[in-house]
Amino acid sequence: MGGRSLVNRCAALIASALLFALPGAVRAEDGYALWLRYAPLEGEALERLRAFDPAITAAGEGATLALASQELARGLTSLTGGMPQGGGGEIALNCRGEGGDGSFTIETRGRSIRISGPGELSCLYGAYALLRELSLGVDPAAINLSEAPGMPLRLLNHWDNPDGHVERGYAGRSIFDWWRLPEHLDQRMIDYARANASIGINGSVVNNVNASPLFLTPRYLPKLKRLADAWRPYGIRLYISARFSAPRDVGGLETADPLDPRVQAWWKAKADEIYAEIPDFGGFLVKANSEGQPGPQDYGRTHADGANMLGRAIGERGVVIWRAFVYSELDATDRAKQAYAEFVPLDGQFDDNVIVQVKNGPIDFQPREPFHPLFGAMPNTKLMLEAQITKEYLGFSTHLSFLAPMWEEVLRADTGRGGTVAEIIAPAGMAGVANTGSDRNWSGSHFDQANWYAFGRLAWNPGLPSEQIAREWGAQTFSRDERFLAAVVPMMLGSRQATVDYMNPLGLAHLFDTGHHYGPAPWVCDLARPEWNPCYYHKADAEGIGFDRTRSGSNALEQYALSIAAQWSDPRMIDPDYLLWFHHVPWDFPMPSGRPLWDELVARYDRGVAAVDEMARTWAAQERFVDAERFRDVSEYLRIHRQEAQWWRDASIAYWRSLNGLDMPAGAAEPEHTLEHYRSLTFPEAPGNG
Ligand code: BDP
Repeated sequence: MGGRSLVNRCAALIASALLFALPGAVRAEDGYALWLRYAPLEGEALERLRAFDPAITAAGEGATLALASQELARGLTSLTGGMPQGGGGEIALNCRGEGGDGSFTIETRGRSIRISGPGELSCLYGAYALLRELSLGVDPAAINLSEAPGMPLRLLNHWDNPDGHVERGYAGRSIFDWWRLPEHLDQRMIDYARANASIGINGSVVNNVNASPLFLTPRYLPKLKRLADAWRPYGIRLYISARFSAPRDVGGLETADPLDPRVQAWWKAKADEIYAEIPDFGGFLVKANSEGQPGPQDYGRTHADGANMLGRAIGERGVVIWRAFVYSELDATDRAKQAYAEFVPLDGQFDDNVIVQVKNGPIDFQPREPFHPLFGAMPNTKLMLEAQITKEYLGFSTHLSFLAPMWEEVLRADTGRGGTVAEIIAPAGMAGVANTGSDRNWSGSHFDQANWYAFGRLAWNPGLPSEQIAREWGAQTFSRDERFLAAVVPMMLGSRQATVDYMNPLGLAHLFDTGHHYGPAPWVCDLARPEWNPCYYHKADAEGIGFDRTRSGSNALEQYALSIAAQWSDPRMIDPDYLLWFHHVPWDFPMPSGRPLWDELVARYDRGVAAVDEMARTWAAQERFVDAERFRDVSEYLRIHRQEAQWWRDASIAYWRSLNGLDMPAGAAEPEHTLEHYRSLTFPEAPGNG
């Protein structure tokens, strides 16, 4: 079968895409289409693409290649308002074979564009890249790209439970319909795969790290298989979170000891059973001996014993991803130091197909943390970076906070030990805790789609500047009008710092309310485990504030390379963004701005709130560039955002003043309510609870 017939096979799909592009047809603008809207081009860009009018030809007939053709036909139809007729231009897909890493080349000569690469996935990725460029209005005659992935594993981690609840999910219920699977495959599962493939995401861990053993039972295998089959043509491999005690929970054994031969045999048989149905199964993600989850230490074994046992069951077919997010209430050591202390001694003991997955910072996805000291400290272990796309600690889905600058900060951080974080993780990959849910717009808010997008783009190319990502996303998702982008891109770029400022400025961390983590509660000091209390993190009293992690305190600084620790060891020299993370200082500590610490702190809170005001003003001026429904959604969310930013500022300041007894700095407004008021607020229905 030649390339032409492949195009013919796409006819039905093209026709349906055309329907969307007809003038006057109602275009769904509820956000469901994500960044794949392919809104019709206008003016010169439209004329150019119409004149180009390519025939799409493909050498080969694999499922992935067919998708690449379909996506091109669909995208071009939507961009130009008409099906390409093959009026002289050509897009030739030249990729053969399965596998390959998806690297692609797009070469343009005259009216001919050639997409090539080592396997069919290259043509699919190339097709999406080409469509992205065309969507941005780039001249087809000027598109020449050559790209390769920056790391092999680019995964989403879903913290979704079998009953549909999403831990730390702020976009509704789970997108995975385990109840109706395997018989029914929801269209969302295909649209999900498309969205991921379009940004280079190549794997999905479909269940919560606080894992139900159900996923390892025979009943779930056909469900998992149906998903894996649907995603395969998009280059997406399915993984599951494995509960370490499964041999006991669902396997009929009385132990899960990794050194017990019966346990080893159980996992091997389980892996074989999975691979018989899902030959490209990605592997297991494991949260062990962390926050009450079972693990090898329950039997006096190490993380390496546990991980390697699972790794041997999987063999060369996949990987075991073992999380380094561990801390213990029985250990009085600074929580920020515990993962390093547990894992560094195991360096070199993990098998080749085991990867250790490390959160970006040493505590837990806070608005700002220094990079995790494990990066660079385990040269003989594959390390993967775990980022959180869902905004557990950055305002759920109602705060507009674009996270690319945060991830850029960690990826570019020099570990002082053999490279930047991006370089350290390059042999392994990056995982993002997903923000998808059943909400029509997938992510709970339109702007949170940008964080899913940014995660994928950065995992593909960790060198991409946040600005470029914001521009690409904004142009594809909302409007390619320069006036819109000139306003909205800077707004996005400043939004994460704004969140830091009104929530946890100057290196403060973990001041969130208990359990659901919604809103401020720096006063909480009575929870069972010490490190669950905000007061553990801020250590504020009448004299000062901050966690001393220098030699006079926990000395967490010693876990960093000397060259890095040197930048952070002196409170007068440290970047103020990290000051209270590493230092306990008096309230009148002189800041580089010339202000005493207290005044600086209040100024930062005010700066954060003012930034949200500014964001609302910026957005209000965009009405003419955005459809009514999404314009209103964002406007209303910004009102919630503004109220909550004020709440964070006022509640925090009221509490600090109850300790330090200081007046408000000159010109700063009093908190709106009393401390008692803020302390009395409760939110039993807050979403996403653990
Ligand atoms: C914390 C979340 C909790 C997760 C945990 C983890 O609050 O729900 O289970 O991280 O990463 O941020 O395992």
